[in-house]
Formats: sequence, C-alpha cells, structure tokens
Amino acid sequence: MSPVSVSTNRVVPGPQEPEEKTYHPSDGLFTDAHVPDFDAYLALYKKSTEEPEEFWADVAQEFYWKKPPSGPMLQYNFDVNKGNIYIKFMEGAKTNICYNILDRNVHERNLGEKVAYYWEGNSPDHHQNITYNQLLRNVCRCANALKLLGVKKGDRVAIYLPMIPELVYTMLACARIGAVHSIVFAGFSSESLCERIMDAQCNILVTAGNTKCFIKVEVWLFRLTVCLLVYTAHTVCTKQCASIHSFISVQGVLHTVTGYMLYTSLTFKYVFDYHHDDVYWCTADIGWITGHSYITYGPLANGATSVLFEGVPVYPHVGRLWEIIEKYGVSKFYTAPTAIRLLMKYGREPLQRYDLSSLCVLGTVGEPINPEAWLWYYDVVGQQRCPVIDTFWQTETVKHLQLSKPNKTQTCPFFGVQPAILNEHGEELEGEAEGYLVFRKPWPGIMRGVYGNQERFESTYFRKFPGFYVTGDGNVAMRDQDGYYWITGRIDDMLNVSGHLLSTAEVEAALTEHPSVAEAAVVSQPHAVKGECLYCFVTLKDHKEFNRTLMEELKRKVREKIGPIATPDFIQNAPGLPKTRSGKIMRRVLRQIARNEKDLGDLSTLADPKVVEVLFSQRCEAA
Ligand code: 6R9
Repeated sequence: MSPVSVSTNRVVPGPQEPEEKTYHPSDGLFTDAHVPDFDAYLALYKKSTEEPEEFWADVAQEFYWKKPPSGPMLQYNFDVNKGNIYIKFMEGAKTNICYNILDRNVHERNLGEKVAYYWEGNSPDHHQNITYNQLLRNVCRCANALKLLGVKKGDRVAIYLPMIPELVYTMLACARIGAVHSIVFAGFSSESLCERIMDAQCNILVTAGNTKCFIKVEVWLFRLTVCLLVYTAHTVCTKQCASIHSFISVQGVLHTVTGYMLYTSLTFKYVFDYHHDDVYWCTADIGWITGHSYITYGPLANGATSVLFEGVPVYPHVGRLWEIIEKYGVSKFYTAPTAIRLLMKYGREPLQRYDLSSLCVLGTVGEPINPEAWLWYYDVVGQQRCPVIDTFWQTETVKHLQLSKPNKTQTCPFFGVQPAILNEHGEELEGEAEGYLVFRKPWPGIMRGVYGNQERFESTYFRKFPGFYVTGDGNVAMRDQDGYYWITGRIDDMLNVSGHLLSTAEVEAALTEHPSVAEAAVVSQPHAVKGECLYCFVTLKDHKEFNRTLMEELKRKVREKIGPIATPDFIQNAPGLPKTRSGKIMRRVLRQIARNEKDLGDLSTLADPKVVEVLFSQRCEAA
C-alpha cells in the first residue's frame, strides 16, 4: 500500500493540535525589513504567480544584460503527454553572471573596498579578509590562467578544492569565461572524483596540492602554500551551447545562468532579509548546492559580506562556530539540522563563553528540523530573539521553495512557486491534506535538465504525475488548516505498522526529546505480524550511557508521544550515523544494516565510511 493513501489512519498528533506553541521574534528586530509584514509578503507572492511576466521583468531590471530576451519571460511544458518537457526562462537573453556579481559591485555600486569574504581557516591562526576589489582581481587572474590552459566557453571544469578562497576564485573564473564548473567535495575519494569527471566529461581538473589528487599534469602555483594542479583529461568532449550552461551539480542537474542568477539573488535578499551592513554566514560546503547558491552566487549578487569557513564545528574546540560568530559579528546565520544536533550534544556552556548578540536571523536547510533542535536553535543560539527560517529546497530547484513565517516552523511558498498536494493516483487534494508534494508551474531557478539525459529528466521529475514537477526524491508534505505546508519527509522515510502510517521524522523527534539523546534515525524492518516495525538508531549526548533502563525510557517516550503502535522493536546505540557530506542521514544504509544486508552498493557520498562497520558489528538481532 502506498503510504500516502492511508493518511486518514495517521496516529501521530498533527502539528496543529493542542501542544502547538507559537514563538515570536523580538519586536523591533526588523523595523527596516524588505517586507514589513506577512500581508505585504502575500501581495508580492500574488503578483509573482498572477503576473509572472511583469514580476520577473522587474527583478531582471536590476541586472546587466548584454542582450534582452527575444520572447516571453517564461515558456514551458510540464505535461509528458503533450510532448517533450522543457522550461525556458528569458530565452535569448545574454549576460555574464560573474560580471553581474563582481564587476558591477566594484564599478557601479562602489563596493570595491567592502569585504566580500572573511575567510577563516581550519586553524584559527589562518584567516584573511578579501574585499570585492581583491576578489575581482583574483578571479581575473584565475580566468587568465585557465584560458592559458586552453579552457574555453562551454568546456567543463572539475573543481576539487577544500573551502579556501581559491575555490570561489576558480568557480567564478569559470563563470567569467563561460565554462561549466562541476564542483566535487574535497572529501570524496579519487575514484568518486574520477567518476564525476567522466560523467560531466570535464576536460580540466582544478585541485590543490593538499588534496588527494590522482593525477598531476600541469602545476600552477596559486600562492605560496597552495598549488593548483590542473589536469587535462584525455576525454574529448562534444561542445555544448555555451551561453546557457552555468553549472552541473554532483547529481548531473543542469542549471542555466539567467534563472539561477535571479533566483539565488532574490531568495538571498528576501529569505535572510539581507541588508548592506549584515555579516552573513552559511556553514555549508561549496560542493553542496547550498554552498553554490548561498555562499557564492546569492550573497555576491547582493554585494554581501560573508564568512567562508574551511574548518569543522568542533575543531579546535566545540565552541568554534560561536567564537567565529562573535569574532565577525555575524548577523545572519544559516546551517543544517545535523550541525545543530551535533552542537546540542555539548550543552549551553560553549555558547555562553561568546557574545552572540549580533545574530538576528537563523536559517536551516537540508532535512526536516526536529522540534528539539528547533527549540535549541531558537532558545540557546538565537536567545529567543531571532526568527528561525526553515528553507526547504533541492539541488534541482536551486533556491528556496518554501520558507517559514518568521514565527512558525511551517512554510509558505517563495515567489513564483506554486505547490500542490496529490494522492498516489495523481488526484489533487484540497484544504487540509497530506500527500506528494508537487509543483504546477516552473519558477526561474528550476533545473533545466539532467546533463546529457533528457529521458532521465522526464522520468524522474515529470512522468509520475503528468502536468506537475514532482520532487524526485518523493517529498511528502502536509497542508494545515491555515494553508501552510509542513514537509514531513520523503516517501521512503514513511513506514506502515499494522496499517498505520508513521513518519520516521516524528518517531525521531520523540526519541530526541529524551535528555540523553543527541540524534536519532529510524528505519523500517519487515515484521511477520505488523508488516513493518521500527528499528531505531540513537546517538547519545556526551558522557551518557546506553543501557536497558534507557532503552525502556525511550520506548515509553515514543509510546507516550505517538501511541503504542509506534513502540520501537529495536533500539541500537549508534556512536555515529552514516551521513552524506552535506549532513543528510543515509537511511538506505541504515535499513540495510538493520536487515543485515552486507552488499551496500555505492557508498561514495558517505562522509565517514567507518561508521557503517561499527553499526554492523553492534546490530540488534531479532528478539
Ligand atoms: C538544499 C538541499 C534536497 C532534499 C529535499 C528534501 C530535503 C532539504 C529541507 C528538506 C525538509 C528542509 N530537504 N531541505 N527537508 N526540510 N528544510 O538540501 O538540496 O541536497 O538536493 O537535497 O533534502 O527531501 O528533497 P539537496
């Protein structure tokens, strides 16, 4: 049975039931906000959906265009029954994103002396301030070096660099030349790097002397401590129509310049309520879409000052993030639930050593945020002053699709985005409902295709429900009585215990309410009687002990919060959880551990493969 078809059997109290609480940010925090109140937001949203031509033309006016669009702003077909799927935004328009986000800041907006990045190295002794003037100069140097190496418009360039300024220089140099960058997390193995180079048919690899590069052909000394190695692969690639290609993500998702530029810029401005005196910090890696959009393109398009951090949150001490917030006076902070849960493990004390009063907006992305983590973020990090903005989006959508009202965790759509909820028969559900999250129209930032694979593009995103874009990974959402959306997880994160639908996120939220639990991940396990039962992995806070009493307490907690039907059958102590480099828990791997399936397939996206062995060795056998 498809999980979305049984939503009436839901045993989980809905978020609108009595235990709901509303938290308000401090008065006076947003006196000069771009959108003064929610009604003003709704008016803008209405214009974006009812008069999209005018709306996007107004937004486009803020940018430099070498050539204006030759036809309508937006043309598309979302219906596989009516022919090929396509999305065209500002067709025929020509611009250069690098010029828009760098040269204009320096030459037209007089921001040359403004800091673009406070770079903070892994070691607190390494740091550097980079102004817009310096950024532009370094990007030009890099572009010239790439050109000398033969890089031309349309060439694909693989970039394999840690979070150092050269990473930004190189990606913008590609954009300047019109080359396509394909950024690979510096933590990926040489095999994964090689696969990605072949997938995107890259002809150049840019890497640093301290990454494990598998082949070194050309060496270019970037600065004294970091060498750039540029490798010309043997693959001869077919030339692509250069003017439209901007970048390929790790998944092969293809984005184009115009829509991407407008959308990252606009979402950055409105979602974080960006102002010129802000210091903004997104802790993501640039190798993840979040870093592309919200460390590089979105902030620079707005002339923002950002922190660029090479390190990890707990080195050389567990207060490192808070120390950096104090050091640079960060006002807008954007991170992932996984980082929040990690830092919660160490309690309040590490934060109390620093002055966090500069903060005024907190953002989260990557996974549904559990209430425990939300409250800690709001209460301990934001000191009950800052709104927590939950941004749901995907590599495919480029930018924020939904964001929360400043005082709520449920979300409403961003400009141009028109969500709908369908059951598994593709029927649209009205009013309060839960089902597949789909979108009825494109917005400028939506993906344009899968690199070199129209068939995969159509089958992954458009074939399931003709006429709608469906999030490829099957996100499930609930619309509440006020019309807000709650992302409850993905289809494969739902389980069906004796005919009752449960979302793993809700069980995880119950488990993480226990004071000893830092993080939890729940997967389904086949069960002879119940169909499926719950297998839970829990990571404990520092110095907490995993024992039978704790297990009983956890089972009781879930029973009380959700109901006896959700009582876990298995609870395993997990010193660490398998996660992607962007911090998403790999539930597929956990399911296989729970089922003792040793053939785990491709683990190349796993941040730390060692945790898998540990979890296998400690798995719970059937009772
Ligand atoms: C930006 C990013 C996309 C998938 C997406 C969804 C999940 C991301 C979320 C969220 C609930 C949020 N996701 N943000 N789920 N609430 N705020 O994460 O891109 O790596 O492509 O992943 O992540 O399931 O479909 P990407």
